[in-house]
Amino acid sequence: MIVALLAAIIPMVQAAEPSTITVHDAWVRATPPGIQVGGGYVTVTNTGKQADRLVGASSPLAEKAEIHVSETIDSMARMRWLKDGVEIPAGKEVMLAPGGIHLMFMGLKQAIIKGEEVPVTLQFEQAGEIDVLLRAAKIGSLKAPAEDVTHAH
Ligand SMILES: [Cu+2]
Repeated sequence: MIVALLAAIIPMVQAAEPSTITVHDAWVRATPPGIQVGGGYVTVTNTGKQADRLVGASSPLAEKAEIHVSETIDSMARMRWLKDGVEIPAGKEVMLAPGGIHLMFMGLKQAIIKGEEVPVTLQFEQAGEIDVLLRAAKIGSLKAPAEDVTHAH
């Protein structure tokens, strides 16, 4: 009797804790025809007590996606692959944005059109995979597209 009761309780105790990682302000830049790379941006919030790490991304629209950082060295703008990803410290928010850390989509299979939503799977060291939709802003945009008024609350 007691054993049966314990057996019923233990799996509940061991159940995975809900993820403390949330992703918002997820967007991409629309791409000109014929260009096969594009930048994507998300803001990641970690409400947990342990750091996590964004380590990768993928999308059915691109052959691959990497996490890059833009930097200027000797007044030359360039991008560097962050192969270990980016840390999301406990209790902090990390914003990927133009000119800084970004998702780089390579081998785009089609142009990204303004207003479209691009499905992306983000991979976190602790939280695992999180699926997000990146809304496409205009080509070269420096910020997320304005909220669609038809979706306003
Ligand atoms: Cu890049």
